[in-house]
Amino acid sequence: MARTIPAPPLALTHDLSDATGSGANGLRRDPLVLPEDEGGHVRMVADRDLLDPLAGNTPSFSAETSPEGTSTTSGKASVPLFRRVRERLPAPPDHILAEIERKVHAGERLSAVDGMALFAAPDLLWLGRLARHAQRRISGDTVFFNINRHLNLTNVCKAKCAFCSFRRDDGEAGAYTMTVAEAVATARTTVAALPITELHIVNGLHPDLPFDYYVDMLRALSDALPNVHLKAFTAVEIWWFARITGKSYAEVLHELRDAGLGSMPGGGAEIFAPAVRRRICGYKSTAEDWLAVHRTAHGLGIRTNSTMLYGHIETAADRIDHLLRLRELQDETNGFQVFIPLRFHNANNRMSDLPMATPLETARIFAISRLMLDNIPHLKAYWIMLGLDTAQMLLEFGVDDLDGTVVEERIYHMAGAHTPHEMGRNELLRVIRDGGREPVQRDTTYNVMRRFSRDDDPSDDLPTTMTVQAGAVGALR
Ligand code: V47
Repeated sequence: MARTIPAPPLALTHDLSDATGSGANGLRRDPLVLPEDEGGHVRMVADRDLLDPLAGNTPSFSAETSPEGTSTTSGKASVPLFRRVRERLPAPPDHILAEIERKVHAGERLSAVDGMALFAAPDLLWLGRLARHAQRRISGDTVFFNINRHLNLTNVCKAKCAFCSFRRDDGEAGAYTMTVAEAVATARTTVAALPITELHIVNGLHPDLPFDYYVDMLRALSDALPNVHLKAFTAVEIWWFARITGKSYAEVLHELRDAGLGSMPGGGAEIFAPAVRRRICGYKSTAEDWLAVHRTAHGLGIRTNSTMLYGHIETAADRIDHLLRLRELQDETNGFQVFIPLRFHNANNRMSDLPMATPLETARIFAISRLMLDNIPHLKAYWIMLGLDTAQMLLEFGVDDLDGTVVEERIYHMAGAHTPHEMGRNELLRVIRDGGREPVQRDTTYNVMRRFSRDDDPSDDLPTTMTVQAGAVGALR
């Protein structure tokens, strides 16, 4: 038996009239036939229509899958569960690239075919200059950062995303769920030591916590810290709350907003292309659900962020498809404030066989994102996952936001990130200025809180001595 999954365009056609296939957004998608048992991964492909998150019939990966993510079918050599698609996109001719350059300078929108051509453009520095040009028009020499704290209320999660190193089953070693009192105490401790303006709250899909837990949590946090913006819950969590309560997205969001929700982070988007999404996070909401939640939030005046998880099994066509779906929604609502490409980290998850995206690949993805998403104002390099060196380099590839002096990050550190958990503000200023740019401290919704001119070296550096006790929930020494 065989299944068909979409494959990347086999050849980038240079005749634009020939480049419209039957796939979404005009991308050509030739079917690739995989034998049912190839690489063991087909067992992991669950037809989403057969899944009911509430019935607990999530696909099981454990029976024939080692922790390292290799198939251990008896008597056979182990085979990687996930493989990167090796794409060989032919370099586009110069006149195609010249036309793209003309469009960018004229402020004209790039097409899907343009985007595909950029993935094959041979001169990465040229691409960087184009992206910087597009970014300069939006935010000039400004580079934003904020001062925030990440808070993950629980790592217990029903979704078994193949890329996730953070999740645990309830009762498993390392599983935790914070009480409202613990979360408030943690947030208070942070605020006493650091002038954070934002709590970034992202959690697992806990099978048993009632929706009231989240409402009570937001109310308690906003009562305790009225000046701290609560950026909380990915669209997948909102989808989950709607599932467990039977409420509409609008009803869920209304209740959360009344309790203190200020805006929403961009997580859970992963890759929209259904064939990849089913394989890496088949239990999660579909792309359509993710987009519908953001559409609803925007309709209620709630600003949101957007992301894309890259550097795993997705193709260039999948990335372009993802960007264009975000662009289409933004045309409709104008509610996204920033796009954040998230580089897949490969430690301690079922996709550990995959190599991670290199800095040059990362630079290309950031630059193309800046150029394709002409209607999303900001592009964020989340330094805590990329490393500060790469994040700084990305300032030359369209980035105008370095996120912040994040305190205690778990999701990427459990997946292998080695960056420090927090960074003093003066270090961030140094990195931004070194690129000839002007650091600006922002709040969550990009209001300017403080501009730091060349000579403005604050003597009141934020503490860099705060350390996080490994494994302790929210404990700060
Ligand atoms: O949706 C999980 C990603 C996201 C891994 O809105 C991984 O400002 C790489 O939403 N390797 C959650 N990525 C984080 C998130 C976020 C982060 C930073 C800023 C903002 C914002 C939002 O983390 C998930 C998933 O895409 N993720 N595991 C991993 N192994």
